[in-house]
Amino acid sequence: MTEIAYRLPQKRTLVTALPGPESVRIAERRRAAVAGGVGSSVPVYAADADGGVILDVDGNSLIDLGSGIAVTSVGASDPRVAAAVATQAARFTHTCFMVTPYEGYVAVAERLNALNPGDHEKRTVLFNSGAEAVENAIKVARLATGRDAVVAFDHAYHGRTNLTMALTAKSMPYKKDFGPFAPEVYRMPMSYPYRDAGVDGAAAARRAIDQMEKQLGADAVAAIIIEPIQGEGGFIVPAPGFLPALQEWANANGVVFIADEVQTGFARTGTWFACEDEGVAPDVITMAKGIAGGMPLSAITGRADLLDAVHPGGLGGTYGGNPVACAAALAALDTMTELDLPARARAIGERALPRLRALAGELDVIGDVRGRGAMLAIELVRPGTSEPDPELTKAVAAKALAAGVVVLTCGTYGNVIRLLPPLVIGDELLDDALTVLEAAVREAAA
Ligand code: PLZ
Repeated sequence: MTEIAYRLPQKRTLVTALPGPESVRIAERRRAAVAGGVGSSVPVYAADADGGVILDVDGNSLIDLGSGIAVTSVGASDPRVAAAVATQAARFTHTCFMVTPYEGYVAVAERLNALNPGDHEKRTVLFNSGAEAVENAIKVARLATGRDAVVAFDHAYHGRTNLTMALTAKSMPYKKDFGPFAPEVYRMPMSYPYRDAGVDGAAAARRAIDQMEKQLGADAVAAIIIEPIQGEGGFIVPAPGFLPALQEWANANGVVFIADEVQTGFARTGTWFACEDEGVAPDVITMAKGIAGGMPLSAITGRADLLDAVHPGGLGGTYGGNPVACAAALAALDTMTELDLPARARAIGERALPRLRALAGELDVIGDVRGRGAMLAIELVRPGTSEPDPELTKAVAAKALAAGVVVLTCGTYGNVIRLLPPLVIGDELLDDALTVLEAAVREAAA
């Protein structure tokens, strides 16, 4: 594999307790300036970031196992992305693609059409956020089918706008008191092998399909939207066969099958898109996060007949496909290809999974170890049971942070530690982070 030249030393170094004094000063200003409804996973303020490290404002070098929630797969300051952004910003930062179009948008669409699975003809539209991509995938599906109902799943996360809140499963903190929500959204049971013992992929799909047929009627359903591996809901990997069976049913019944690959996309799970693992080629894929090296950009790519069904002017937005974000995306895609990030993601999984499994063998607070490529998780439970332990999970994340490793939690029950390192993280740094995490789980469980 190509050697990566890092700008910052790839080392974990603590020079203060966390948060350090400068982070504390900024946090005080924040309390008086930033709305209280915005949370942050860690109380440490970033000054610089490169490869697998985040340097904070006090000079601490932290290992990043979160990538800003699966965004900075190419690193937070990939030189190719930084140069492309600077060059494009010096030319024009914005004209609005709906007013005076530019080539970069077209080039991103061409790249995404070529990269997305399935040999059908494809079209792409660009937006700003994951939620906006999801909203637009549903708009297209409803228009193209003339149907209203949209099916999402237990544990799903699709965003925080009104329609995507309706699609998201978890009330606190995403939905509570923010309703009423968009209508015609229906929730079906997910395949969750750890909590669903004995229900294989085919049986789980049958269960969901039966409910759709009985409760909605196939001909009322515009779209099924599903994350191929659920992200915020707990890194839930459905049992093999679940996704293909849903897709087959959708195809047979004129239902648009949408894979929300906002978190799983762009090499994260060891293939360009997670649905490729089981040979699933969705009608529409939603993408964001890893797409543009940290610049805000999202996309939907899908069957040409669906996307071209929309009347001219029906899709868009002032900033959608911003030229600086498009330049960043083209550069990030070049980096992903040159560094073969799908292979790196697989290598990260192969390096980390055996250690996580060994830890699970040693400690009965780890109920499950799962994930694919560089999207990995441990689910924490009360000893010897499958009862979720969110307090222990918080304690593990806090101990890891205190030792200089940023890890994120997730899960419907708040009891999952998730690993989403930048795909450019080096082996030594990853090993060090895993050692810290192992110690954090052991200490928190003791
Ligand atoms: N679909 C599958 O994972 C974003 C959000 C965290 P936006 N996930 C992280 C939070 O607390 O807000 C996400 C996702 C999937 C859609 C989205 C939404 O993407 O870019 O945050 O709108």
